[in-house]
Amino acid sequence: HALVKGITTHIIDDTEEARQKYARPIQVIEGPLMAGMNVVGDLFGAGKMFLPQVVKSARVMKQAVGHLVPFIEAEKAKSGEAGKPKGTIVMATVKGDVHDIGKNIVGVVLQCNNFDVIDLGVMVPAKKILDTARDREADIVGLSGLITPSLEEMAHVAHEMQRLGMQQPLLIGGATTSRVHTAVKIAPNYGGVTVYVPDASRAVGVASHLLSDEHKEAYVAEVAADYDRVRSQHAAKKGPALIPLAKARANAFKADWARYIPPKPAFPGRREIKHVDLAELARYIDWGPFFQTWELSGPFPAILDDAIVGEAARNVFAEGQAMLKRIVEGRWLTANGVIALLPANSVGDDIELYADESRASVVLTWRNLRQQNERPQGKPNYCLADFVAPKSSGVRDYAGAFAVTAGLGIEKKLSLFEAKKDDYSAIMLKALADRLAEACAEWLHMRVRREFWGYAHDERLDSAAMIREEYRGIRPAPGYPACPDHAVKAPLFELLQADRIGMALTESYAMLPAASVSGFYLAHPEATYFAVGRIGEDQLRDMAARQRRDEAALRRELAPNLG
Ligand code: B12
Repeated sequence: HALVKGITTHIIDDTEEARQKYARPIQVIEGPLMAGMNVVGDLFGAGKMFLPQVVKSARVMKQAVGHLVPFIEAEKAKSGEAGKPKGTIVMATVKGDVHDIGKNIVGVVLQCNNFDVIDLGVMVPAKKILDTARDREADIVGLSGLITPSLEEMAHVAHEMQRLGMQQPLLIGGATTSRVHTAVKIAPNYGGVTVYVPDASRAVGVASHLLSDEHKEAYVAEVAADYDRVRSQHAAKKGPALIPLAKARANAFKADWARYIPPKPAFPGRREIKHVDLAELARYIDWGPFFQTWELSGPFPAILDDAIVGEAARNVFAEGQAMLKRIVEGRWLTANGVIALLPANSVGDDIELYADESRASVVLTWRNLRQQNERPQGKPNYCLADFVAPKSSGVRDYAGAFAVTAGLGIEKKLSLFEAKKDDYSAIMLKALADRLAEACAEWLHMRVRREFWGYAHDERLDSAAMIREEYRGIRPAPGYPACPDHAVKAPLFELLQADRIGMALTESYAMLPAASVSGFYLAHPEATYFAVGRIGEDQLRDMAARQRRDEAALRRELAPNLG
C-alpha cells in the first residue's frame, strides 16, 4: 500500500517487519515489493497513474531495497547466489551534454520494473559508456541528449559500438532526438538494433521486448522494417521548396530604417546582476513546462482542473510549490546574470557588436541563417540580422547579450537527496532550478527593457502577459529555431565573461550549471521569433565562407537544417 501510494513515512519499519516474516530478504523484494511495483507499472502503462506518483513509488521501493541490501549481501556472501534482475542497462547523457532530467526519469521507471540500471551521469565519453557496458556485461546501452550537438555524438557512439563488434541494443532518447533522426543518422552506423524511445512510459516496453527470448526477434524485425520505411520516406521527401539564397536575401524583412530612431541603452556596456532574489524570480515562473517535465500534458492553469490528470497535476504542483518555498527560504540556489548592451549593426546576415560608439572594433560577430523556404506572397524570408540596422544605413543601432543561471549550489542538495535515494526530490529540485533559470531570463529581460536599455521604462505587464511575450523586443537563444547554431555561445561567453558569474561551456556548447539560459537582445518593435527551417547548399557554402570554416565540419553542425 505504502509503495503504490508512495508514502515513505514508515518504510524502514515496514520493510524490517516484512524481512522478519520472510525466510530470505530477497523474498521481500521479489514478493510484496515487486507486487507493488507491478501494480504501479500496470497503472502507469494503462494511463491510470502518472509519472510523479511512479517516481514517488520508486522512492519507496529504493528506500526499502536500500534497507534490505546489507542483508542480501550478507546472505550472498554465505550462499554465493543473488536475485536476478530482468536485465542490465547502462545509461548516460552523452559527452558535451549536461541534461539528465529525462534520463533520470527513465532510469527510475526502468528500476521500478526490475531492470538493473547503471547510470553513468552526464558528459560521458563514448569510451566510458562502452567500457562499462563490456565490463558489466550490460544487455542494453541507453543514450540521452538535449541539444543538437549531442545528436552527432550519439551517431559516434553507434559507430564505436560497430567498430568494437558489440551486439547490445542501443536506445536513443532526449528532447532533440527523434524516430526519423535515429533511423536516418544513428541506426545505419551500427549493425545491432537501435531504437528511439520517445518517453519514459515507452522505455519499459521497449527494454522488455528487447530482452525477451520470445519477443525479441519479431520486435527487432518490426523496428528494422519501420526504420527502413522511415529512411526511404526521408530519402524521397522533397521537403519545402527552397529558393536560392540570393533570392531569399532579396525578400528579407525590410524595416523602415530611414525613420527609425534606435533607442540608446541607458546603461551601456557589461553589468553583472548577482544573487538575484529568488522570491522575486518565483513570481515570474512559467509553470507550463514544469508539468511537461512530469509528463502531464495540458496548459497551465487549466491542467489543474483537468478531468484526467488534474489530481496528479494538483499534487505535483503543491509539492513543487512547497519545495520552491524551501529553496527560497533556505537559499538552496544562487541565481546570477550578466548582460552587455552594445552598439551594433548588421552587415548582410551578420550582426556585429562593437566595443564602443566609434564602432571601429568588433567584439562579436553573430552570423545568422536566413529562411530559404518559399514563403507565401507578402511574407519575408526572415533572418535575425533583419532586425538590426545595416551598417551601410548609417543608423546607430544597438543589441544586447545575456547569460543567466539559477543552478549554482544545486549539487549540495542533490547529493543529499541522492544519498537518501530520493529521486523524486532530486528531479523536483532540477525541474524547479530550470524554471527559475527561465524566470531569471524573463525577469532580467524585463529589467533591460525598463531600466538598463530603458526603451520601455513604462512597461507594466503581469507575468501571464509576459509569458505571452506582449512586450517589445526578443531574446533569441542560440539553439532555438531562429538561431540554430550553438557555437556562437563560445564568443558570447567570452564577451560576457560569463565565468565570472560561475558559468561555463562544455565542448558541445552546453552550459554549466545545467539550469542556464543565454542569448541576445534585439529591440526593434517588429523583431519576432521564427524558425529558420531547412537551408540550401548555397547557404551552407556561404556560411562556411563567412566563418572561414571547413564546409564538412559546418555541414555536421548544421545537419538538422540541411534535412
Ligand atoms: C525545459 C527546457 C529547458 C530547461 C532545461 C531542461 C532540462 N533540464 O532538461 C532550460 C530552461 C534550462 C533549458 C535551457 C536550454 N535549452 Co531547452 N528546452 C526545454 C524544453 C522546453 C523542455 C525539455 C524538457 O525538460 N522536457 C521534459 C523531459 C522530461 O523530457 P526529455 O528530456 O525529452 O526526456 C524524456 C524523453 O526524451 C525520454 N528520454 C530522455 N533521455 C532518455 C534516455 C534513454 C536511454 C531513453 C530510453 C529515453 C530517454 O524519456 C524522458 C522522459 O519521458 C525543450 C522543448 C521541448 N518541448 O522539448 C527545450 C529545448 C530542449 N531546449 C533547447 C535549447 C536550444 C536550450 C538552450 C541551448 C537555449 C539557450 N541558448 O540558452 C539551453 C541549454 C541549457 C544548457 N544548460 O546548456 C532546444 C534544443 C534543440 C537544439 N537545437 O539544440 C529545445 C528542443 C527547444 C527548441 N524547440 O528549440 N531548456
